[in-house]
Amino acid sequence: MHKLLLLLAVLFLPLPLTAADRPNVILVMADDMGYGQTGYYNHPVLKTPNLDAMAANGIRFDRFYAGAPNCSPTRATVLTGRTNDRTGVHNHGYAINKQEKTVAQAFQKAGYSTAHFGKWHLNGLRGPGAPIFKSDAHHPGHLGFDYWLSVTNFFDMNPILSRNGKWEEHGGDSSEIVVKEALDYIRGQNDQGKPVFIVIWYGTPHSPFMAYDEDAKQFSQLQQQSKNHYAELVAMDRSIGHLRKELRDFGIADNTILWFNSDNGGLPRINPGTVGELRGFKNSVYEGGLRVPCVVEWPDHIKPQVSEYPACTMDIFPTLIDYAGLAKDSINDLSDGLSLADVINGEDTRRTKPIGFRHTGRAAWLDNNYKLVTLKVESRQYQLFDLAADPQEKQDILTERPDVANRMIAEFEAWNASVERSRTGADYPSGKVDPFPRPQQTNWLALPEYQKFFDEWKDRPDFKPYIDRELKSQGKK
Ligand SMILES: [Ca+2]
Repeated sequence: MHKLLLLLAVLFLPLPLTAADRPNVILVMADDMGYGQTGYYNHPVLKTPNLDAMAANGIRFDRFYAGAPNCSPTRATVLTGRTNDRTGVHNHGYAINKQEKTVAQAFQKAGYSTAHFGKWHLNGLRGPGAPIFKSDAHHPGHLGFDYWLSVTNFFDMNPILSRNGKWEEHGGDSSEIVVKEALDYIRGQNDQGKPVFIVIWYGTPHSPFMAYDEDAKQFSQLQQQSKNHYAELVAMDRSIGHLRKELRDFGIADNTILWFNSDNGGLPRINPGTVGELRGFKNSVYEGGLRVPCVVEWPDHIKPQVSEYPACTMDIFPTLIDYAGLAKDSINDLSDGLSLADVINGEDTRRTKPIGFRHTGRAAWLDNNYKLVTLKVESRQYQLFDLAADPQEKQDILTERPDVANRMIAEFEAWNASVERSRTGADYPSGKVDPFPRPQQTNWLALPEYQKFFDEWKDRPDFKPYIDRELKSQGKK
């Protein structure tokens, strides 16, 4: 009898997840890849066989939204599960408040090895991607990453990257470099029995458009910029194939959550186009600026499917709390996403919590098929769209549907007021935002510690136009 009780007691003890059970997590994000730029949406010239294979083996979100319509703000939403304006990241090149709780810190506390590879853009520096100083107060190591091989912003062929503060020049395509480095890290940590949380933020297909001739050949009919833009995506897709193959070869693919999305909508002046049939481009709060490709693969737990559920980058952190058993208090009490676990299990089809977007004074409030847009928050002038009937946001139905409009305006304005409170630091234990050591959004080309490298870098194709411009403004050229 006693033995039976003991057995029962043991059976009902919470099972500690062993290293072998805990999923590896890899978040992969493209830079400026538009909604239309995948093979699986039948892009007219671009083929993405590896992303297509990933989509066929996981959940493809057809209504997935970047948290903001440009770079740094969306990155802040991924790391915190909060809308960018709560975190200090009001536009590209702003630094994230270090009082934010990040998903990387949550994984660190759970015993994971954490690493960041590629574009960072949360340390308050504008300008093309430059290697990050070890002394930088906002490098990835300060936001929850044990290990980093990172650059301030977009990066391209043969980049200079910073490995935990040590600068090194790499050869080859930027996407393939960071994937290879991430795989080396994953292998090393898994050999020691440690699960990993990896963030790979590509510099592709952001400008400067540089690519292998071999990858550009198939687009010879396109003009120069478009040709290389698409060729960069070919290399990025190849790197996704390499990543997935190596995970299978290590024997860890089945219990690895691999999450792919882009950081904002597609670019104008690229032909053929980048956003499918959507309205607007990067920097717009219309669909073309916000809606992006997204696929999540986890073979042990996610069955292949296509979802129309409106999801966003603020949902990543809450979903990972569920999937990896992270502490519930590892995210700020005030967050803007929700866990997608029930959606992915097929138990939830209607979003209960609308998605708010706020970026440089413009905003949107998305409640399933209805979307409220304002191009100037203070004006309190709104547009309302029914995305089910009008996915291209051509017809403003604000006056036709006062019932929906009034409800959504009231919800949005309450949310907006809470974001204003967050801006003052109200969600942090101290109740205020710690000061940032230099002006927000400083261009690194204006900083003496970087200017020391101008002589060495002045002929690099990724830096040359910027250095020339800076020297000219100083009257030195
Ligand atoms: Ca971007």
